[in-house]
Order: sequence, then C-alpha cells, then structure tokens
Amino acid sequence: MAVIVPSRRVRRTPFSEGVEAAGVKAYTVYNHMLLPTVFRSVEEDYHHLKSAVQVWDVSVERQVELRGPDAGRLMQMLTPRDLRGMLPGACYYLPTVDETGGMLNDPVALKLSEDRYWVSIADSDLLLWVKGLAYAWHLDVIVDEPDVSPLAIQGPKADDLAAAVFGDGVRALKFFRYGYFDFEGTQMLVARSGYSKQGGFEVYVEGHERGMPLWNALMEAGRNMDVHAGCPNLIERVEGGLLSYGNDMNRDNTPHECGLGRFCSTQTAVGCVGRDALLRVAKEGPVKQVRAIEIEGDIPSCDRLWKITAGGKPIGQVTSAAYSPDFGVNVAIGMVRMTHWDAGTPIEVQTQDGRRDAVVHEAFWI
Ligand code: THG
Repeated sequence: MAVIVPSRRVRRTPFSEGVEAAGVKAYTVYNHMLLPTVFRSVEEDYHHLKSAVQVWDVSVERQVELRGPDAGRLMQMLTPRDLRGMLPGACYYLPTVDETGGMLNDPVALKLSEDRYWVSIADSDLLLWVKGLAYAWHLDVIVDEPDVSPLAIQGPKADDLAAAVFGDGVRALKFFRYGYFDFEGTQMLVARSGYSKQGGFEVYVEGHERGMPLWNALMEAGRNMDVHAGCPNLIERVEGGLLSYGNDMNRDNTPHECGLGRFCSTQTAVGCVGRDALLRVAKEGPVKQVRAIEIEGDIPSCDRLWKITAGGKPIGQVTSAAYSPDFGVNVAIGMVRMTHWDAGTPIEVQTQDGRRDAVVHEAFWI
C-alpha cells in the first residue's frame, strides 16, 4: 500500500517524534489523527505485548470535555448506562447511542468533578453530537476537545514500569479508577485501563509540550524491562473480544447486539436519548449478536466485511479476524443471527480469497 501523508486534517500527536524514532512501520487514521499499527511486525508486537511492557501513543483517544452545571445531565443523555452512582475517580465504559438506540461510539468516560467529565472516544465524531444536544436543549455546559493525549502502558510488566516513573502508589490503583501522580513536579492523571487484556495504565497527558518528556522517561525507566513502543494489537484484541467501533459495530447496531447489554441499565437511565427504542429491544432481546468465531485454513487480512453463510444462506458477518499464534487458530469477531449463534454451530465465512469453514466459539479466548 502507499503511504499516509500527515497534514492538519491527519494530525500528528505529542508523541509522534518518539513513535518515529522507535521505527513505526504503519499507521491508520483514527479521529482524524495518526494511530500507529505496526512497529516490528504485528506478530512480534503481539508476543512482546504479552510478555513484557509497551508504551502506546493512543492520542487518538480524543477527549470530549463537558464542563458546566448541566454536564451531568448531558452525560446521561448520551448513554443507557446509569450514571447516578458515578463518582470522581471513576472511569466507565459507555455505550453511547442515537435516538434509535444505534451505537454512536463506545468511549471510556471519566468523571473529573460534579460538573466536569472527559469522554475518551473511539473513532467517530461524537463531539458534534454532544454539541448538538447541548445547543438544542439550551444546556449550561461547554463542550470541546481539550489538549489531552492518552499514553498507554500495557503488558505484564506495566505495573513495574508505571511505578518506576510515578512511584509505587500507582500499583494500588483499581481497574477503571484513576488518580493523580507526580511526574517531574507536575500532577498527571493516570488510570488503570487500556485497550488490551494484558493490564496496564493510561496517562492522560495535558498539554502537547508534556508529551515527549513523559515518553522519554518511560523509555529510559523501562530499559531493564525490555520496554518497546507498541500500539493496539489486532491479534490480541480479537483474542480478548475488544470491539472496534467502525469495524465491529456502528450506528446500525444496538448495544445489546454488540454484547454490551451488561453496560446498560436503560430502565433507570432516565434522560438517555434513544431510551424508548432500547427499552423495546432490551425486552425482546436482540436477533443477532457479536460472537467469537474460529475460522479454518489460511485467511487474508480482514479489510472488508466477510459474509457468513450456513448452507449458502446469509446469517451474519465477520468484521475482524487474525491468525493467533498462541491458540494456533484464526480468531475472529462477527455478528451472527440467533438461529446460528450457539457455540459449536458450523458456519461458512466468505473471504475475498474464497470460502472458509468456521465455527461459533463458546467465548473469546482471553
Ligand atoms: N481507553 C481510553 N479511551 C478509549 C479506549 C481505551 N477510546 C477508544 C476505545 N478505547 C473505546 N473502546 C473501548 C473498548 C473496550 C474497552 C475500553 C474502550 C475496555 N473494555 C473492558 C473489557 O472488555 O475487558 C471492560 C471494561 C469494564 O469492564 O468496565 O476496556 O481503551 N481511554
């Protein structure tokens, strides 16, 4: 493939200099910004992520900030997850939906204070929807994109690396909680979260100029831990069933179809846009849903939708797939109709290189 040209529309990040020095080999574009996808090779990066520790430039997880007396009310309009119990210090994974209950994004939200939130978005322009709601409802709230760029520390040695830079206090952070920790005399927001199943942290770096000093400090402190620059890894995230907005789901899907029903309490999420639509589908249950799928044979890269058939009839689609070295099979994420979604059901996947036999797997691999 040809190269991607950065520009004002395809934004660089505060860590781009470090990413380039580390030998990034490929990028994708996510929220109008560069997201590294390969450093050594997808497989090498995968083995290293699962055995050591990596520093990821995930600046593309842009923040939508809601600030003002109506910030809490506006937050609840975005999601069927009940936010009444959310306290400062908490991160919540949030399905966000439109008036039909269709998925608009699947961000991680942080409550900074009673009247201030960050919504750490996946790849869709959620800012525009939030600004539109604030305007239409005459809400007393400011909605914008602050100069905040997450840097992730992921892998089995993530606690050791984070402790070396932020002190042993970070070890006590619980999953999906954040705290403030000192870095060279300034406080930084560090959360125990991240887009892998290997565990780790995300540092929300405020101010472009603070990017490279933190990047360099992590690389320096991690020398004896085999630290390397990394990025969200396709193989690992499919093994773990981490969904990718725009790939595995979009506005055509409800949270229940995405398997995100456990993050919805639609009944009590009063004020949520699309609540009526979701109450209906939650009652009936979805007729198709995300499933782990194991595909036989050699597969090409899944850069388009693969139809799933059973006896030649369409029953779903595969949206992400990769060969897993650790499990020795092709792992995949797909959306499957209820007639065929039981574990063990034999199906066929139509790749651009031809048909492959496949089976609905009981669960994701990690
Ligand atoms: N971190 C932050 N922002 C993000 C992502 C992130 N924005 C974009 C993208 N990732 C949003 N999507 C996800 C998908 C899954 C998870 C987080 C963000 C995730 N899921 C946990 C799991 O499936 O194991 C469950 C979380 C929970 O139990 O609450 O972590 O990664 N800042």
